[in-house]
Amino acid sequence: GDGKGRIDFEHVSFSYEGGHGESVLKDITFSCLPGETVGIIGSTGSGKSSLVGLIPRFYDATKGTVRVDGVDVREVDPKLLREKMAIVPQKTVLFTGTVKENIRWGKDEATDEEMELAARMAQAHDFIERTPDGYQARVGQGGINFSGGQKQRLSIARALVRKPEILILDDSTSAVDVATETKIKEALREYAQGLTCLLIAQRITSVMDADKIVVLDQGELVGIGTHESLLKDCRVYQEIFQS
Ligand code: DGT
Repeated sequence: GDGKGRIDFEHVSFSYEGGHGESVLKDITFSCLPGETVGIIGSTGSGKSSLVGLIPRFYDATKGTVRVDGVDVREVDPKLLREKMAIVPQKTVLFTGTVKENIRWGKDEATDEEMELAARMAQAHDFIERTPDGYQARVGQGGINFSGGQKQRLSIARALVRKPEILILDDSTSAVDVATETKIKEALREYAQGLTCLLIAQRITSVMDADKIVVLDQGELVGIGTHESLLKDCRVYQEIFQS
């Protein structure tokens, strides 16, 4: 990589408009260095999705600053900002059309080779090839029905075909088995070097090999470090590990 894809959270607090002033994020400070994989873990409602939503400016921080490549995101046109990143939302959004159209969505100039490489990294190529029409198979509308995990892998392929500097996976492998998830992470390491990756997850296995893990609890950052260090020092992380 060329050192792009740095993210800094500096004393970031956030509350939703009309959210009765309740702070969803409280004084969050941490950095993702270019090329790092950073896991984000915490119980439901702890603020994980809200946190990553500040990076593409789905929302803006109420206090503090979010920087991408050193620049305050509030000084960047959201459209330009979002060109650097790909976000796989919690709920996959596939449309009626072919598998190929779904993967290339938002990046129509992608070649077949680029599309196939993205599908291979997302561990989607093999199951696509096994369907009778392959990449021309139709998604939805009584056509081939894909499983939840397969739809997540198609969504990840769609994100990767855009060759982002920053990849945000919001619980995007929850329906993917651990072995396949591991293969996706290995493929990212091999082919997408320099990619900064934020990985929101519910299960520890999804984040335990990340460069660092951010632990959220009721909007507060209660731990940051490697799996080993958090197991030693972070009570909330220990509790998630034991659950
Ligand atoms: P998850 O996805 O269930 O694992 O939960 P997190 O950790 O991603 O949490 P998040 O960021 O979805 O929610 C944090 C808090 O913010 C929670 O109390 C619900 C609230 N919240 C989330 N989205 C909205 C919204 O669009 N409007 C308002 N007013 N509150 C929201």
